[in-house]
Amino acid sequence: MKLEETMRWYGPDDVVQLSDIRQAGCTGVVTALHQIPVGETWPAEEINKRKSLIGSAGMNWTVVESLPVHEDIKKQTGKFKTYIQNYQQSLRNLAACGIKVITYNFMPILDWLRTDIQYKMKDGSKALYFERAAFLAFDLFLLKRPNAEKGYDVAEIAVARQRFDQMSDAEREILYKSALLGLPGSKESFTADQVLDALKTYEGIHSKKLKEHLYYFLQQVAPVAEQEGLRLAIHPDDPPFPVLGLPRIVCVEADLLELWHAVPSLANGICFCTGSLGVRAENDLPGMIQRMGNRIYFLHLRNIKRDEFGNFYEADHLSGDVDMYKVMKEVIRLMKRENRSIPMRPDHGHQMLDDLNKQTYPGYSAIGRLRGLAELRGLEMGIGT
Ligand code: DNO
Repeated sequence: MKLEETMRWYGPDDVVQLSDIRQAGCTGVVTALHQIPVGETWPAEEINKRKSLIGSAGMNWTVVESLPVHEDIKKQTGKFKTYIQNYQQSLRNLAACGIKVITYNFMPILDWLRTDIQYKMKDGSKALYFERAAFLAFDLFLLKRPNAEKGYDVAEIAVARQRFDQMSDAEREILYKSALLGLPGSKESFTADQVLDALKTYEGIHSKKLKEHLYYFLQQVAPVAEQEGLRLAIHPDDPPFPVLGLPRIVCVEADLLELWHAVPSLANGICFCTGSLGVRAENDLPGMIQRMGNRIYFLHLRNIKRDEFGNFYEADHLSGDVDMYKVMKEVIRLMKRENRSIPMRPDHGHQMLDDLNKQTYPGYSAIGRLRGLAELRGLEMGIGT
């Protein structure tokens, strides 16, 4: 059994084209109907249109990433019941079109978050970086979130102050823009006011409550997925810790165990993202693959390099703190044990070579991902079956 190699495609407006993905050697494409507002039902007709675009480029639409969950569902406010019904209908429509794996996340307001999306590596390529002091500086002095200082200790605030004071205007601008990047697939950023307003709506929603909302949501949608032969794959929180006072509830192995316990259906699975989970040193990734492999329906293979201050940057796929060799070994064992191929995409890649002059979605330039994919493919082949 071999991994099914895929790449993410943001749709017809993506600078990286389907033909590029094909030439990278992929058989699968991971995409979403980003044009449909979050919460609305995905019509079968639109799904089929996208599917045939991919088909005519010689590949399959293997995984949906993401079928996004409306904020009302996460908060159980407003029209959340309607949004859940819409979600169920989208699942039925996707199943009718032959798509099997659906990725989503349950991160409040924001998706992934970094402080610098143009972090210069020594070789001149650019990576995505999360710097804790800069993030605090953003929260305290740029966003000016009310009561933000209550969430941090005095020493940390002093470091953030110093860091902020030393930043040039251009650096502050990069920080501001990086932290307020819009949702994946959107070219529009958040404004500070939008985020501050949205944060107010999460008052009183702590991690226990958010977990209850996630379990409720899954109790409603997992039976539909099961009936339709679909697999739901939750993406872990990125970064895997609370940000801006918002709870993050899919960060460590224990969170996942709770999730399987709350909704035992095997339709309830994970998009195993080594880059997100790897930021928490206590996550034993190869061990997690051994223990919960039967719920891994999609793999994001990415590496990160942590330091003792809580910072991390996205390293080359085969270097960094994630032991990719051991991860791959476990993945190969899992596929053999269960006699199934798992879709995988090289998650993110450095902006490098010709791509340094192109405007692509942060993390999703072609050449860096191509490098990552080629390395991972070689690793898989080298380990053998
Ligand atoms: C980042 C991605 C995430 C992921 C969503 C899944 O590059 O891995 O944005 O697609 O969180 O819902």
